[in-house]
Amino acid sequence: MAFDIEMIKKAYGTMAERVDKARQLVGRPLTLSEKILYSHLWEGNPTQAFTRGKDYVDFAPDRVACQDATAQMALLQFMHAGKNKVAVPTTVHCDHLIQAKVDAATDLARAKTQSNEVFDFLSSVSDKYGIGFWKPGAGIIHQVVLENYAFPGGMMIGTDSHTVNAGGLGMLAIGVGGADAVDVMSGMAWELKFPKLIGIKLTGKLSGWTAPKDVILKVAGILTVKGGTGAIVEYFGEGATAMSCTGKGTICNMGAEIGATTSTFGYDDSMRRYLKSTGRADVAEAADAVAPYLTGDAEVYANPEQYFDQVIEINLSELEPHLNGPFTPDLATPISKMREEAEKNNWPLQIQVGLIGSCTNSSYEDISRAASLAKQVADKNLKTKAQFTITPGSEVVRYTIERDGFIDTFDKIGATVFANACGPCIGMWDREGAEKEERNTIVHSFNRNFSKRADGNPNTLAFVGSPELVTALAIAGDLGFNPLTDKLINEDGQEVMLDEPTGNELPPKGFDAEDPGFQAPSEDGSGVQVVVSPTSERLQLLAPFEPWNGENFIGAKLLIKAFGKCTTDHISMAGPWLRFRGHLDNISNNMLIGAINAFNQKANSVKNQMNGKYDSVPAVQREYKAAGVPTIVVGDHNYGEGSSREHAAMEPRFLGVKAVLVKSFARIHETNLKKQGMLALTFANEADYDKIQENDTFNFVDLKEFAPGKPLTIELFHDNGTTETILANHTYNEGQIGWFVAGSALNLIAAAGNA
Ligand code: MIC
Ligand code: SF4
Repeated sequence: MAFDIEMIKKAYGTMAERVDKARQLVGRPLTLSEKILYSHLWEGNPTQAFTRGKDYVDFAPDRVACQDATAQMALLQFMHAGKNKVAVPTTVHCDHLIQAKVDAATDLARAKTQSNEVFDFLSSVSDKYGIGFWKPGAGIIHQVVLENYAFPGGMMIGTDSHTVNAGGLGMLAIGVGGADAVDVMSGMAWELKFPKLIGIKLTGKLSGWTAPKDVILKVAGILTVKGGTGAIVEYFGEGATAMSCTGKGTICNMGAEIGATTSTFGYDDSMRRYLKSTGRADVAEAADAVAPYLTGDAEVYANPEQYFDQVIEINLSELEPHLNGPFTPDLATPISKMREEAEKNNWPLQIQVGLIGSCTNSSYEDISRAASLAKQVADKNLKTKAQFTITPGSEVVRYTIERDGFIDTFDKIGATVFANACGPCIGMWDREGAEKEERNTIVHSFNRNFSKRADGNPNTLAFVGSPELVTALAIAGDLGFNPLTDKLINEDGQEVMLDEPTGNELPPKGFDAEDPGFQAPSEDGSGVQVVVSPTSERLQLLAPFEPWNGENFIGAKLLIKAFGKCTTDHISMAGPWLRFRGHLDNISNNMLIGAINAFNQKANSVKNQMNGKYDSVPAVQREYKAAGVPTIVVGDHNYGEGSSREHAAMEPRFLGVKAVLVKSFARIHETNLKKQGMLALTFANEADYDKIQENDTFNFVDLKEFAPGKPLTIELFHDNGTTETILANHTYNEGQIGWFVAGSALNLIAAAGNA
C-alpha cells in the first residue's frame, strides 16, 4: 500500500469539483498544469481566474520533501515556528552528505561516522515532529519520492531544485528554499506567482540510441538556462505517452536547468505501470477513477498555441543523442557534431571518467540499457578506455539491479559502484588527483555541470548525456565518438560497432530490497529531545534576524560586482562546505567565494573600501559588519541559478549585506532573499550595471516608501566625486514587504505562533 493513501484519496475527492469550477471561471479548456494549480488553492474551491505571470496566489501543497543538506536549516527554522507536528506529510532524505571515494559500503560507513551528529539531529527532529526519515544509504530524495510518494495530479514542494523530478508521475513538484517549506510544514499557505505555461509537443517515438535525456538536453539548448523562468513546462503528444514514466522523470528533473518552476506530463499508462510496479496499485486505481482530470483537456493538446504562452514541438523520431556542456547545461551539441565542436573549442577529447546514475538517471530502464552496452565489451573483446562509476538512485534500484545481474556486468568493465547518494554530482567526489587541477574531460548522466561541481577542479570539463551515451563514450574513451556511425578497434585489432542499447522499462521480476531504509516517526513525539551542542561546528541554533529599523539605507558600500554566471554554487559552494549546512556562522565563510569580481576578474578577491586592501569576500564583509557599514552585492543575469539552498540568501543576510541588485534573478533564489528579509532588486535599466564602479557608495533614498509595483531609487556616489541616480525594480507584494520589515518571513510566523 502507498504511504498517505488517505491524503491522496482526499485530494482526488475534490479534484472534479474544483477543476470544473476553474474551467467555468477561466472560460476555456484547461491544461494539466492549470488543473493542478486550481485544485490546490489555499482557499479551496476556485472563485476567480488568475493572470499568469502576474498574480500571487496562495496554494496548499499536498506534501513536503527535504534532503539532508537543506533540511538542517529548514528544520532549525521549523523549530522556531512553535508547532508540535508537521501539518502535511513530510519526509527527510539523507543523500547529500555521503562522499564518493572508494565504494558504496566503505563510503557509507565513513559518512555515518563523519556526519553522525547531523544524521542524529535530522532523525530526532523527524521523530519529534512526525516526519518520515530516510536513512543514509536509502537513496537520493527524488528517486525515493518517485518510488514512494509522487502521485498524478498532486502538488508538492521540496527543499531541492530537482524536486521537479516528480513531474514524471504527473505531479506539480516545485523546488523551494527551506523557509517556504517551513510555511507549509507549519500549516500555512504557500505563495507562488501564478506561472506562465510552456507546452512541449512530442511527436514521433524514441528509438535506438536516443533517450528521454536527449529531449531535455535539446530543450535546454532551445530555451537556455533562463528560458523557463516563471513557467511550468507541460509535455504532451504521442511521443510523451510512448515514453516510460521514469524517462519522463528525467526530463522533468533537468527542467530545473532551464529555470522552469516545474515540468509535468499527463497521467497515462506508463505512470499506471510504474505505480503498480512500485507497489502502489491503490494509487493507480484511485487515479484511474479521476483520469480525465489528471491530464490536459483534449482541445488544449489539439490546439496548444491557443492555450500556452509558448509552444515547442520536437519530433522524437528525428532527435539525435546530445551532449551538453562544458560548464553550462544549455550548451547542446548533437553527438554527430561533437568532434568538430570539441576540436574548434579545444576541449580535451580524451575522456577520463564516465559517471552514470544520480537522481536524474538511475531508473531500472537507464541501468539496464547502459548494462546492455557494458555487456558488449566482453562479447566484442573490447577494452573500456575510461574509468566508469555508477551512483544508484535508491536502495530499491540498487538491490534490484544487483539481483538482475547488472552490477556484475558493470564490474566486468571495472566499474565502481558508489553509495546510493548524490556523491560525484555535488562535489562529494574525492577524485584522486583532482587537487592537481589538470584540464580534463568527463561525461556524466547528471544534470548540472557548473565549474568545480563534480570534483572541485575548475579545469574539469563535464559533459551531460544519457546513461547510454555516457557508457558508450566511456568505453570508447573519446568525446568525439559517435556510436551511431563510428567503429571501435577491439583487442584483436578488428573494427567493431556497438549495438544499439536495449533494456527493460521495469524489472520483469519486480522491484525488491531487503531494507529500503525508512524510519517512521513516533506517533507522539512530544517526549523526543532534540539536542544541539553549543560547541558543535556543524549545527547552530538560529537567532532571529533583526527587523528593519525603518530608515533608508545610507552609505552602503559595494561588496562585490559579480561578473557573468553567478550560480548558487558560486554564492554558497557545495562539496566540502556541505558539512556546515547546519551552522550559519561557519558556512558564511564560503559566501560568494566562487563569484568573479568584475574589476579584477578574480574569484574571492574584493576590495575593502575602508582600507583599500583586497581580501576574501567573507573576510571583507565581516569587517564591514564589525564596522556597522551596510553593503550591497551587484550581479548579472539569472543570478542565483541552480540550487534551492537558502544559505545563498541567509549568508549575506547574516553577514550584513542589505541588498542584491542584479539584471535578473533565478526564481527560487529571489524568493529565498525575500524570505530572509533582504532586498532583492533588479536594474530598471540593465545597462546601469555598467555604471557600478569599484569604490561606489549607495544611498537607498526612498526605502521608507517601499511599496508593491513602485521602483526604488538609488543614488550612486563614485569616487571621482560624481553622482548618478538609478532605479531598481522589485517584485515584492504587500506580504513580502512585511517580511522585509519584520526582518524575515520566519519572524512573522514566530510572532504569530507566540501571540
Ligand atoms: C544541487 O543539485 O545543486 C543540490 C545540491 O541538490 C541543491 C540543493 C542543495 O544545495 O542542497 C539543489 O539543487 O537545490
Ligand atoms: Fe543530488 Fe545531484 Fe540530484 Fe542534486 S542533482 S539531488 S546533488 S543527485
